[in-house]
Amino acid sequence: MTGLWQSKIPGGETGIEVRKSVCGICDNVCGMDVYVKDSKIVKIEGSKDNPYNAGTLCAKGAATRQYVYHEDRIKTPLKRVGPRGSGKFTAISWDEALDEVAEKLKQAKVQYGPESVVFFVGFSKWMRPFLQRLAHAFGSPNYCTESSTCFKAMDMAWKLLFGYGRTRPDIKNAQCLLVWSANPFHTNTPAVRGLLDAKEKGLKIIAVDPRYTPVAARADLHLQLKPGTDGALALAMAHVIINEGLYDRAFISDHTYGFEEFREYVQNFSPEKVATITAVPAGKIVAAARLYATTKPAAFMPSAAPVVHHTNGVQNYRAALALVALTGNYDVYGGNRVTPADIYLYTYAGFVTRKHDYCQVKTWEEMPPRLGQEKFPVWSRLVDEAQAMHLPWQIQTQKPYPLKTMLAFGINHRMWPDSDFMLDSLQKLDFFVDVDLFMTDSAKYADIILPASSSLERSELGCYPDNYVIYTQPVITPLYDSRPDTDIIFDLAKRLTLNDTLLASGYEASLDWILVPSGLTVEELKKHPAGMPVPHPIKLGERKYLEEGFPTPSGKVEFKSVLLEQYASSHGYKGLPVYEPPKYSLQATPDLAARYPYIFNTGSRLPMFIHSRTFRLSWTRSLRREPAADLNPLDAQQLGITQDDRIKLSTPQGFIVVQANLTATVQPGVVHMYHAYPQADVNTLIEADYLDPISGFPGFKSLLCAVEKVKDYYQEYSKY
Ligand SMILES: Nc1nc2c(c(=O)[nH]1)N[C@H]1C(S)=C(S)[C@@H](COP(=O)(O)OP(=O)(O)OC[C@H]3O[C@@H](n4cnc5c(=O)[nH]c(N)nc54)[C@H](O)[C@@H]3O)O[C@H]1N2
Ligand SMILES: Nc1nc2c(c(=O)[nH]1)N[C@H]1C(S)=C(S)[C@@H](COP(=O)(O)OP(=O)(O)OC[C@H]3O[C@@H](n4cnc5c(=O)[nH]c(N)nc54)[C@H](O)[C@@H]3O)O[C@H]1N2
Ligand code: SF4
Ligand SMILES: [Mo]
Repeated sequence: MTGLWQSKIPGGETGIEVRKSVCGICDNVCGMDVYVKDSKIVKIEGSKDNPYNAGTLCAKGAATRQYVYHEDRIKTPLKRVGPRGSGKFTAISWDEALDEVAEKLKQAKVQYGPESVVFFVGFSKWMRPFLQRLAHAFGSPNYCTESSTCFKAMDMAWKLLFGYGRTRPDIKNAQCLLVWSANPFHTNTPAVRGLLDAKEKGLKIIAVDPRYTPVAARADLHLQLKPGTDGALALAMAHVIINEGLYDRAFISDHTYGFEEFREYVQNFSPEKVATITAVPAGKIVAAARLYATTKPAAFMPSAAPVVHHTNGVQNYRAALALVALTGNYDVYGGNRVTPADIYLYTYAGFVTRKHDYCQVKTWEEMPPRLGQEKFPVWSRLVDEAQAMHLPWQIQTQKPYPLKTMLAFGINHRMWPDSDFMLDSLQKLDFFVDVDLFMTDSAKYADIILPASSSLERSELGCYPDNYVIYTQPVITPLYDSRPDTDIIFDLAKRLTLNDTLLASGYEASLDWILVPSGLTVEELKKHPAGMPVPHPIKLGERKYLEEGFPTPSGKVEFKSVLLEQYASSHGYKGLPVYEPPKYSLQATPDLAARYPYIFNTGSRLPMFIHSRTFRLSWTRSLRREPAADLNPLDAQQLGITQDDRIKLSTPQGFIVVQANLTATVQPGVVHMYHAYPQADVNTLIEADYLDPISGFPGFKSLLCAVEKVKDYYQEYSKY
């Protein structure tokens, strides 16, 4: 018995039962086998039933037990009694809390209009459709999310060229893969197997990354560019492809717009010249262009964030995507395949839904303009959300109209550039509610805090590539007095008396409504606790554009964007994917670069951390105990810095003190630092308006900084 128990063997003798759920630490929602005894989790494993993660978990998911049972979990609804930020709260009942929230929202609507209420979601995705519907049913256009810094700008770049959003790289059928910045070995472990299998079968890989990553280690060519110079590199590759006649003539003449001007523009970007901008040798640029253009079919693997985390981000990604257009690798087997638009939670799993109709109760024209709409008009044309990067600005200026109230699900002010400015803005709100699992530094500024349940304590729909789907059941009862986010949303909807029959019908009825086109029902899904293959998945074909064209203004693939040109005089947008250096760079601001000589790249992912979520877990934290910046050993040597020394990283905005981690995976001249650490928040070093003028995305990955060794840490920085 002891042996069975020690080995956590399920069965009658130990009383341990294995239940099926999903990991909620990131969007991959990996399937989990949860070993439960007396409603307590005793062990967690990756579920072998789930074909996506196939029995595996990453370092973060493996620490789920620590995550779920962490002492920082919020235990009951709380009402603030001390000054904002003091952390002084008193426990209240759910009824009291929800009554007060509903009352305050109604008051704000009467006093300032429904648009004065902001509905926000952080990195979590699972409750989004329901909150978006609540916002629109309430009458507010101001539903916004963390995606205002995440994949939406990449999606915009795809839409500006092709009309459709991001596509699926068909790695299985590809001969060549151009990985433009993604690092799935650290960020998306379930996707790695497919990549390795394809590599074994002879897939050629080109990696475009400033660091030497596990992808770069497996690549035939690694283009190790300076951060933020992607546009120049792509235009040089286009130069080679066009001038050597390697482009797809038929595709270009039949289906594209603006090619002649693009051809002319890329003449400014010879590989030799671009070598001086990007630090990638000209020979490698030529070799990569030839390999990508002549190996058919070739797929392009984009990433959510790093290429668009620059002040020139959208234009840079447009230049890179122009390579897909030039080579005709669009919507073909082995290239980049178009997936249907109306999918559930951003993952194409072989079925379509009515999610969009569910979320968008009113048209944009029926509502006041969205937050950020004047400043980022193309965002508002292409993205069905408000641009959250503009939040602090509109709260502070109250223009064009006041924002007074916020209902947030997991807000982390350290997501914004100049996070202190964001925190100050939160304090200016009349009323601020935060729903979270943990007592965070942002939640401390809320008027009401509501405790959310983790993925293991709730029911949610998970979708997976390769046509698999799951609807989970709670494997333990919600801890403390926590509740699933959706319970909170639907309870609030009732109290707000919105005259919305779907919101009144509840979570599962709403899901059923959304799922109608798929043929799936909650009842059927519940019969398959470990998930199920999607029955009759849609078969993706190729070259849909032959019948349907491209949903761009010109109906063609746009090397020159008609939409961007509409804002040429008002916003200075250019139709061609022009290259301009990052706003702060040696090229654009040489004086600043003389004082801050290192390129500063923030937020390249570490395998064990994910934003603010896993710093507090001792298992993951033990893999890197202190906030640390990655420095090349050559730079370190020049600065007299050795491993684990304390260093001061400064920008004109401020400084942080962190440890030095010496690694040749980063290039000389570039410093990498992870984001969201409470005690060393890089975002305090970034100006609030350091943004891409097209997408509103922060330039997180091309800043300038100075580095110096801290001589006597305890004397100089004992307050840290
Ligand atoms: N472990 C872990 N996994 C995560 C996350 C996490 O925080 N931790 N976050 C999730 C989220 S929200 C996101 S958006 C994704 C991001 O997923 P990925 O894009 O795969 O990860 P990143 O590390 O952000 O960036 C990928 C690579 O881009 C490179 N890079 C940095 N700057 C530039 C540049 O200017 N140009 C080019 N070409 N490359 C550049 C970095 O060196 C890095 O190796 O990961 C998700 N998965
Ligand atoms: N400098 C720099 N800044 C960056 C980036 C960068 O690369 N560099 N990356 C940007 C990107 S791509 C992203 S995606 C964002 C990250 O976006 P953030 O929103 O900052 O991400 P998290 O800190 O993971 O999550 C926010 C909160 O959600 C809470 N939470 C977790 N699960 C749940 C749940 O089920 N329900 C509720 N209600 N709350 C929950 C967490 O406890 C946390 O407090 O950061 C952006 N900021
Ligand atoms: S990749 Fe890791 S953190 Fe993300 S869902 Fe899977 S196990 Fe969880
Ligand atoms: Mo992200």
